[in-house]
Amino acid sequence: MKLKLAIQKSGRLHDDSIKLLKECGIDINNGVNQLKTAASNFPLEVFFLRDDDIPQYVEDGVADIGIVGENVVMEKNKQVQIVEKLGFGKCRLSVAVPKTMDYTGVADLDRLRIATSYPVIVEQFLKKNNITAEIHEISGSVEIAPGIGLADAICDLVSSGSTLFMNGLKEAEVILKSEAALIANKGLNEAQQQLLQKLLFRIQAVKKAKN
Ligand code: PRT
Ligand code: ZN
Repeated sequence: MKLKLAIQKSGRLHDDSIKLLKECGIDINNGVNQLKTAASNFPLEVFFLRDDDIPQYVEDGVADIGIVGENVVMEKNKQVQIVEKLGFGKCRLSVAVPKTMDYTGVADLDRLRIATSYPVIVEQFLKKNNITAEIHEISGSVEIAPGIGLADAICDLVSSGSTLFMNGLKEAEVILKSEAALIANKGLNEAQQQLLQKLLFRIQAVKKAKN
């Protein structure tokens, strides 16, 4: 029996996910364009997927566990368990407004058009704050939306803040702080749980060694 792990195929979390496995003493050969591979020295099979698909695969049990940003876990709203935060892929999901706007607080977002790739999280945030705003879901290049007249504000991931700056925007509200997390299917059997514990033990040792 092998534990099935889903990680990002390419993108910001890919390299650090592979690196973490390596630091855990798990050898996998990840050739380019490979969709799955097996570890040579641990009962682990690794699937390479788009990050957006990982929560669904883990909920369905196609993968037993996965590595994905907490932001994606929240947005997809799937029935998965967050097992451990992994300390990489750190960012925040923030609302940003044009830097010329005189922003004083959430109430200023009322009636605005907000462009985002995170409609579910933004909707929850607006509801919680009693704000009525129009959410425009777009899948990429969210930061240019205000500049081309598509929206008044945006909600997107921020790390250094330079993308906001370059697009004449400023951070107004931090909705969520996020990092990569290990997630697991909620119905793992005894054998799968034991393998997960073994992996988790190694991950925690790696994290400890870094502190
Ligand atoms: O192809 P696939 O769907 O798998 O990848 P993707 O394009 O959806 O995601 P990817 O690889 O861009 O990001 C994967 C995950 O990395 C995200 O879900 C976050 O959990 C995490 N992460 C950490 C980030 C950032 N930091 C980040 N800065 N994801 C995206 N960004 C983008 C942000 O969207 C914005 O456009 O970087 C820009 C802002 O960066 P700064 O430094 O200018 O503020
Ligand atoms: Zn994605």
